[in-house]
Amino acid sequence: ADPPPMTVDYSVYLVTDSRPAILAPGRRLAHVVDAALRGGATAVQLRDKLGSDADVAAQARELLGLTRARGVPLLINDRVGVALEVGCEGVHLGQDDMDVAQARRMLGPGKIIGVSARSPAEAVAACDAGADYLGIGTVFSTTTKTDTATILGPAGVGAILAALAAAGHASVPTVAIGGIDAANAPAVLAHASAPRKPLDGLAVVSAIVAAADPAAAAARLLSAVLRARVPLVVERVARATPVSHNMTNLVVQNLAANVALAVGASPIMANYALEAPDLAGLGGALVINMGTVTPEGLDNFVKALAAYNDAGRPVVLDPVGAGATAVRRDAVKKLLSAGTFAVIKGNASEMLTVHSVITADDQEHQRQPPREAQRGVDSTATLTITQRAALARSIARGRGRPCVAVVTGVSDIISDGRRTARVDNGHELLGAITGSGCSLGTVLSAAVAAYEEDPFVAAVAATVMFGVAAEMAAARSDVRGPGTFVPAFIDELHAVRRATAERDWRWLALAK
Ligand code: 3NM
Ligand code: MG
Repeated sequence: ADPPPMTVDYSVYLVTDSRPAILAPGRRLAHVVDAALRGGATAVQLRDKLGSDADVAAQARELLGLTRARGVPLLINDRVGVALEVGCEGVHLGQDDMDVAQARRMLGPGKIIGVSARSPAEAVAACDAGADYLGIGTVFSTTTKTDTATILGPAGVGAILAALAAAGHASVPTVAIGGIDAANAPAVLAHASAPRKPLDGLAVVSAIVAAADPAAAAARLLSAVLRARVPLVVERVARATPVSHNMTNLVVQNLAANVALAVGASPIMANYALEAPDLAGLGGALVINMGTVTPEGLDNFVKALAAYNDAGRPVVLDPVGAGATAVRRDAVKKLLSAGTFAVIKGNASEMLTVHSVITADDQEHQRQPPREAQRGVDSTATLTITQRAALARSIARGRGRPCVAVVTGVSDIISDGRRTARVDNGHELLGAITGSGCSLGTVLSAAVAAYEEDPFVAAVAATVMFGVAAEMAAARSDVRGPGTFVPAFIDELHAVRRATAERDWRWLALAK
């Protein structure tokens, strides 16, 4: 098969429909698509069964302006000639449309060709023919498409996924389609996944196009898809036992090492940079925790960062107390200019310092400061969720060196600059013990090391797992306060991992 034409995130795949029954009269499709992209739609298909080719081409050109601005692919349903003419990223073909081979000849190897599949046989045949992804449906009955055949239900989708895995097509991305919305999405994602072939996303028409608030609708769907990936990351960490190399302060070493072991990672607490090149060769990740800064320590951080960057292995920065002293602010500055971080994690006050360091020597940021973030500089306690999301997004995009930014708090905000998620799990007892924030840094390192294909998803999963385990621990009758919480928390992190291995994901019902 041809290599996939581009890396596409199929998580939330918006399929358009401009008929008045779906797109409320008076609304423009472009506005809806723009809002959906803002909310988190990751792919768009222009589907218009009624318009002329010229109309569809004009609409495609307008949408292409929006999707290109966000790095999201635009595909066109059925009309290969229009796709060719407007130069969009590809096409989606139904079973009655042009066959894949002919579309490929017309479009060339660089374009995406998706195919609708209603049965295991159709799915396997489409992959054999070279489809780049499959739309599997119809999952639930829908009024959007009137000629739907069988209603598969989530289990029917699961059977198709199993057939694909058995036929050696496990790597072909799949989305489910038909009657899906935020309410039934968790069930589709949980029950429509074969063990080794999870869905890559959900395709929807009415759940976004007919929604009162398309941005919010897209965000809800993205949350559901991300949440469903948490067990994959948890499982991967346990299977891969990634090395988590921590350069951290003395106070948290023991807790962080125990937390790493509980989630299935392999902790190494080593502050001497000369060891870093060898340790980076073990295929894990590094945590640089600024909890104790000394000139010698900072020098070790910089050298270890270079070693991990050279080895292409991820580094997590935990800028502990970044704004507290001039020394720490300078340390942040030195570290940010010394190399690349996969993840930067801190509370709102620490992250505001990180942000101010980035903006101080970044012309691009000076021209476009995130107003929401700056307004809150003096009183971090008053940063709203929206302001913290803006802060995370801005750090994630910063310095021409993108990273995943995690702003911790009662709600944790995670952003890669393009996608932003909010995790509401956790417990106040985490704030009553030492090293909880630092040990989240350790879990983040294990997750990004084990789930390299998407550090954003890895960070969301680490944060959810951490917060859920804290809630489960705090709810235990043997936990009476901070002292009894610590061992219970380690137990529950381990329990989440064990439950995941047994595919008993009831704990995931707690994920918020
Ligand atoms: N294809 P809604 S179902 C475009 O089964 C389309 O292949 C389907 O719309 C298939 O999300 C469908 O509003 C319509 O139910 C999906
Ligand atoms: Mg068709």
